[in-house]
Amino acid sequence: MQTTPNSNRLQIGLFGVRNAGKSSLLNAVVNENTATVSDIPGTTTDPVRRAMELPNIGATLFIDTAGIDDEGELGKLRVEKTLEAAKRVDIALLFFDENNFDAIIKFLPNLKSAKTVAVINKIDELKDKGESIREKIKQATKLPVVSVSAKTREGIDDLLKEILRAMPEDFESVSITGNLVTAGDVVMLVMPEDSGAPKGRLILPQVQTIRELLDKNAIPMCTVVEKIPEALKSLKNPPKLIITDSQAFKRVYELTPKDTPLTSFSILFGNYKGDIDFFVKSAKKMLELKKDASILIAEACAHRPLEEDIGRVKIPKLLRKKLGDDIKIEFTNGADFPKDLSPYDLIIHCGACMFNRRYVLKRIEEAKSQNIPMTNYGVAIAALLGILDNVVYPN
Ligand SMILES: Nc1nc2c(ncn2[C@@H]2O[C@H](COP(=O)(O)OP(=O)(O)O)[C@@H](O)[C@H]2O)c(=O)[nH]1
Ligand code: SF4
Ligand SMILES: [Mg+2]
Repeated sequence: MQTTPNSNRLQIGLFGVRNAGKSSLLNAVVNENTATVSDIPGTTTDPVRRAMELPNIGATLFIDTAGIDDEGELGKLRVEKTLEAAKRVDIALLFFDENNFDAIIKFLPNLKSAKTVAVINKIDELKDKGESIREKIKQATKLPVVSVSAKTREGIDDLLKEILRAMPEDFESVSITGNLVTAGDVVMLVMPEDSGAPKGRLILPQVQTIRELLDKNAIPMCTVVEKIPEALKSLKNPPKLIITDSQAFKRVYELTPKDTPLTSFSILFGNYKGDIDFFVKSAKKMLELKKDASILIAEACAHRPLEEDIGRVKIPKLLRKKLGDDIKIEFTNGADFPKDLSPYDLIIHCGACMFNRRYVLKRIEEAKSQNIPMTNYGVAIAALLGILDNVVYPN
């Protein structure tokens, strides 16, 4: 893996009416400042994403959306995708247009989880009118305002400075292993086998965990379940922590020395990409669900997630074993997360390695506001196996 995963990039969305100059401005930013790492074309309705490195800011992912005023059948779908993107971005560039001022103000609440910067584009044409629009925006919102021209490139440096200022303080401040590991610690990683192990490579959560351990000057030691006894024997002292693939939780638990803390990749990602305390509390509620409870299993990948087996087979089996055959289980993929969660008694989410933290927190917020418990695969498995109280997670 040579570039930063998209889920770890600062995500910056461009929002506004059609023809505001969103795409032109993005091109101007690219030409002026960066080498684009990749262009990720969307489907007909998906926003276009562009990964790039920005000076002083680092790895970013720009999301160029369709107009918020898009029309027709496809247009409606594009607006839906735009609203979805609005939930996920860290920073929103909202293009103010003189003729569509009210529509843009109306759209603003959709961006409440992002830091928003107001953009006045086409200042090469606006001349004196630019100042009155600026005043109007200031009066109607408290947003910082930047004036630019995608055509002449005037103001692009100011825009980048404003993006830097808007960068969330907590961006990338949460670590995967948190306070569980410090420099010099030996950490044993029990890697997935069979379906969780694509030929010739490791999946994202493992790659990111190893990278972080190396950055922390810790000593990662990778093994598979059946080699755990030998791996342990080769060490002078037991490891500081064992991190396992959730699929092997039970067997690894049995092989873990009594005083060695154990956790799973998915539990660590529950903290890194979510709210581990809420996940643990919710998993405990799961054990008390009624026999006819309704459970939603949510996978972030739209097609064939690597954990397909965990989400579709293993967890349902464990749930039925614990709660009985009458429980109802539904599945959802990708961005299709229901707005109305009231039909469910519990949500079990995947590790969300493809989502950014903000987006997962948004889903958690939706669950919390509707009083629905939500947990993730790793935490749910630990609870269903009866070992949740014996596993550790960072705080
Ligand atoms: N004069 C001027 N025209 C611009 C500027 N930015 C974009 N345009 C023009 O506005 C039109 C719409 O631009 P586009 O980037 O496709 O808008 P989008 O629909 O918001 O992505 C195009 O004809 C652009 O050439 C600008 O800063 N100044
Ligand atoms: S995003 Fe979810 S379903 Fe996709 S690979 Fe990561 S944990 Fe699995
Ligand atoms: Mg466009």
